[in-house]
Amino acid sequence: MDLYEVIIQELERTPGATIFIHKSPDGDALGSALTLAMALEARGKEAEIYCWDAVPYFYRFLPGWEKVKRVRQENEVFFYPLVVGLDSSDLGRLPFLEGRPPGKVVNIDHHPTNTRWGDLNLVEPGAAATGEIIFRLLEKWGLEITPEMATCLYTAIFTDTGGFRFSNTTEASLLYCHRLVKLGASPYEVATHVYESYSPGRMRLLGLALNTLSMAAEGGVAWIVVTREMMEATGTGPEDTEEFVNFPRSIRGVEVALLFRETESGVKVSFRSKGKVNVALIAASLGGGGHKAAAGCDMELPLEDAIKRVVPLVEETLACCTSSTFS
Ligand SMILES: [Mn+2]
Repeated sequence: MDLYEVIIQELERTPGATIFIHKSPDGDALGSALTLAMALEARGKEAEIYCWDAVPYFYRFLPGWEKVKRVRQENEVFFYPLVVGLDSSDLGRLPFLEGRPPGKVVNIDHHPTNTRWGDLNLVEPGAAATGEIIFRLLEKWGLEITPEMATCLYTAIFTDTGGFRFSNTTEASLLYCHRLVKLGASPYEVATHVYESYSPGRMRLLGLALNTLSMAAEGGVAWIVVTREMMEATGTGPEDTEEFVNFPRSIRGVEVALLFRETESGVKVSFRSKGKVNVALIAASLGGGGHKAAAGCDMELPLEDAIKRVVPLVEETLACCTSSTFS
C-alpha cells in the first residue's frame, strides 16, 4: 500500500484531525490546511486548524480562513487522535508538536530539508507546493474538489511558485492549476488578493526597506533590511514583509537576494537564489532550512552582526559555484 493510501486510511478511521501549520503562515500552508479540513468535513469528520500566528490580512479571502485559530498555549489546543502538520520542514516551525502529542502524527511537506518528524512522513521535494500533494491526496481519496477547495489549492501553488515565476514551477504545477481553474478557482481574484491588496503602511514599509539596498560580490548578492523601528513607523507587522525579498532578487545580475528582518529575539533571514547557489544549505548551516531557491533561518544576533555573518557566507558559496546551475 502506498503512503497516500495509508494516510487516507488514517483519515477515514479518525473522528477528526488536528491540523497544524507553520509560524508566519503563507498561502501554501493556509490553502493546504483549509482544503484538508474541508475534505475531512465532507467525510463527516471534524477538523481544527492551529497556527502560532494570525492569518495575514491578504489571505483573508480564502474560503474558511476564520477556521484557523491562533494559539500560543498548549492548553488551547484540542488534540484529535490524528494530528497533521503541513508545509513544515522541522518541529521548530510547529511549537505544539515538539512534546509528543497524544495522537498519530502525519507530516505532509515538500521541503527537501524536512527532518521526517512524523509517524508517517509524506515528503515530496519535487512538489512545488504542499498544495500539490494535497491535490494528489484528494484525487486518490476519490473526493470531489469543490470550488472553495480549488481556490485554496490554486492559491497554495500560485504563491509558492511566486506567481509561476520561480524555478520550482513545473509542468505539473501548471497542469494542476489548469484543472483548479476549471474546478472554480479564479486566477485574477487570487492574484488581486495576494499581490495587489497592500495596505498603504505596507507600501511605505517597502519604500523604507528598498532604501536600505546593499550589494556585494560585484552585484551577485543584494540585500535589504527591515527594522522594528520601520514597522512601528508604518504601523505594519512581520506579515507585511512577505515577498519583500523578491525585490532585490529581481535586480539584473543578482544571484542571491536576502532580507534581514528584526524580530523580538534577533533577526529572521530570508534567502532567495536564482539558481547557482543552493540557499537551503546555507540556511541549514545557520539552523534554518528550506528549498534550493528559497530558504530562511532565525538568528539570535543583533541586526548588524547577522549581516556580517551571513553576507560573507553567501559570497563564499557563490564564488565556489559560479559554473553549475540547478534546474
Ligand atoms: Mn510550501
